[in-house]
Amino acid sequence: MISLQNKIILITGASSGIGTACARIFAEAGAKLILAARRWELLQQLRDVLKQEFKAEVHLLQLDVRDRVAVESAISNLPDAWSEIDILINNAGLSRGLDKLHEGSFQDWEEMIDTNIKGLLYLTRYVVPGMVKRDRGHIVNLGSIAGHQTYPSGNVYCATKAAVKAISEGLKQDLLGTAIRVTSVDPGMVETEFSNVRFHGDDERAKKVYQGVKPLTPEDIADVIFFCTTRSPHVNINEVILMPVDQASATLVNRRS
Ligand code: NDP
Ligand code: 8X3
Repeated sequence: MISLQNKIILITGASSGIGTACARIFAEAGAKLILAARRWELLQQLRDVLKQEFKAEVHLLQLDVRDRVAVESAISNLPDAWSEIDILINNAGLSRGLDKLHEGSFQDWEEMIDTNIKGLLYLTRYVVPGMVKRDRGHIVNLGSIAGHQTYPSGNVYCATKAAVKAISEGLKQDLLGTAIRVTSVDPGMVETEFSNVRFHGDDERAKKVYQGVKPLTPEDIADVIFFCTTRSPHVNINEVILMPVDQASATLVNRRS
């Protein structure tokens, strides 16, 4: 296992769910964290907790990953002590709506495409050249079971995660000859704010997604990401699909009640 002590790790979507869990596990391992998201207060609270619990060094970025100019400025204006990013965790993402394609909302589509595909590309485009120059680094993309299996009314969200799968594969190929690693972590059901966001704040509908099921937790995903990023430097874990024991595919879920 390689040490993450003082490694610089940029996590997008750190204000909630999987991103927050990643921040905790990497802080505990002594990494220096750049935490990015739009909700500034949540980031500040997380920074305070990480400092108190783990004495972590944390740099915050209030960032909308859909804004290419803002991403470029955030990365190019990092203070010197924070500029050599070792691990990029492209976690920011969301689903919006669960509608038949021919009835879908243009706004929902654009938000998903702009965040899950274009946002991930912008971060990658601005961070990876530094990794190439230093000949070290690791990019972890959050894909999904939805990128492997399309489910009814999942259409555009599934398409964005299929794009993430293609981007991860392409990046791995394009970085061949460097020491940089690329991993796609592709979960099934994880209980976070995900369904709440998908259903535009409808808590009751969001809760039903996990009813009678023991879903994965954000900590389960952070644990896998931690594993992938701490293997020996010659080992690249390309793709991990994980789901709850109560889930067998994107659509096949065992509900106990
Ligand atoms: P959450 O809704 O809990 O967290 C999503 C995070 O993404 C938040 O921190 C949010 O921060 C951030 N985010 C969303 N839009 C933007 C934006 N435009 N700019 C910057 N940050 C943004 O969901 P999860 O933790 O579950 O999701 C994390 C990733 O995991 C996503 O890519 C998701 O698709 C993927 N995933 C989730 C699964 C699940 O079942 N939960 C399963 C498979 C994959 P803020 O609003 O503050 O900007
Ligand atoms: C999140 C998992 O199955 O709700 O990517 O799309 S799913």
